[in-house]
Order: sequence, then C-alpha cells, then structure tokens
Amino acid sequence: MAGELSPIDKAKFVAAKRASQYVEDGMRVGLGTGSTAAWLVRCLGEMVRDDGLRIKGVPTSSRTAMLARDVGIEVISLDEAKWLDLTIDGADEFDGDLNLIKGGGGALLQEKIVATASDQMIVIADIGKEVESLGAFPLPIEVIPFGWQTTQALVEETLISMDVLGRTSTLRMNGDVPFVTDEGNHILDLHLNRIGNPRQLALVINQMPGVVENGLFIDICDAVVIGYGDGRVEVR
Ligand code: ABF
Repeated sequence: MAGELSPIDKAKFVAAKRASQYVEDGMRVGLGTGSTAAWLVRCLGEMVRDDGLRIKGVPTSSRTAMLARDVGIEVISLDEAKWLDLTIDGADEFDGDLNLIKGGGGALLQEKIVATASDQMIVIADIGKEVESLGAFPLPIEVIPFGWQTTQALVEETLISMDVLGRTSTLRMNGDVPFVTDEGNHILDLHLNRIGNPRQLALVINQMPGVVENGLFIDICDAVVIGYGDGRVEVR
C-alpha cells in the first residue's frame, strides 16, 4: 500500500499503521477525518480483507464513511454503536499536554462527539503537528447559520473585551462564503497565533449564543502516535 511515498505521506502512513495495531477484533472504532485518518482507514481495510479483522466503524464525516465502505469496513451510526472502544483521528496541532486543535477538515463537531463517546482516543499525526503552544493553526468554530455574521462579531468583541485576542489576532471566515459542515452549520476561523489558556478559551467560546462547538480538544486525547518522514514512529 505504501509504495514510494513523500516524507510527509510516509510520516502519516507509519503513524496510521502503528495506531492500527491498537484495533482488536470485535471493537467499535471511531474513524477520523483528514488525510492521516484516511491512511488508518486503508490500513484497517487491509486487516479486514487479509486478516479477517471484524470491527464496526463509526465515521466522523460523510467523507470517511464513503472511504470506510470502499475498503470493506462495516459502517454503523454512533447511536447504533452506543459507545466506542477506541477512536483514532488526526489533528491540526497537539501540545505537550496532548491538547489539540482539530477541525481544519470541517468535521470538528462530529469528531468531538465521537471522540468523547469512546473509552480511548488516539491521535495520529506527523511530527509537524507538534507545537509548544496551540494557536498557530486557525481555531475553527462551528456556528449555526442563523445570524452567523452577527455571531462572528459577538465572538470577536467578547474575546477582545476579555483580552484573549492579542493584537495580531483576527477572526476570519474561509473566504466570502464560509465552509458548510455535514450538519449544515458554518465554520469560522479564529486566527490567534498563540492560545495562552486553551481550557478557558474553549469554555468562553462555547457559552456564546450561536456557537455550536470549537476545535479545542482539552483532556480528550489519551495518546499521540507521531510519524516521521524517515519512517520512525513515536508514541506519547
Ligand atoms: C481531522 O483531520 C481534523 O480534525 C483535522 O483538522 C484534520 C487533520 O488532517 P490531516 O491529517 O490531513 O493533517 O482530524
């Protein structure tokens, strides 16, 4: 499967391959979204096909559901699974406390629901996702369509008044029309550069009317499997 890969794709593949070893027969597994998680789905598909692995997959997005079915994984809904043994997903950033920024792929709401409804959540990522402090990657915020531009202004004003947004921070949409999620909500990007207190920021953002969820995953990730371009893998 891996053939001749670029260093970044090799890093993603080896992290996914290593994480697939945590998946045991009979598990209900949350399947993440993004290119790294896509490698995991392919690895699990190979295990289903070649080793007779029997799992039930709960995808975190419609894209992942399609890929999982394509590779022969039995796909069920979260409500059919009721609870998951393990979720494996990617991330945009992870820090030393295993706190994450996720949602660059526009699936943060479903990803957070699935990750939270799991006994264990493992992130797979190339080493480039490791940061000292979260925030260089824009923080995605999911808001309902009703009055979303007003919600955006409210979020910005509230965070500025709390002195959470530094001078160089801006709240920017993804172009003229924001990204629309599987749930029909909109994604706004909060460009902070550095988040001093992710836990506080996550709580403040979710209190605001119109905000559904944010891409800060605090105390959710149990381990990160890190892939390197030379093929090395490290588990934190
Ligand atoms: C999903 O995949 C998102 O939460 C995250 O933004 C994205 C990471 O994508 P990739 O693995 O392609 O870097 O997990």
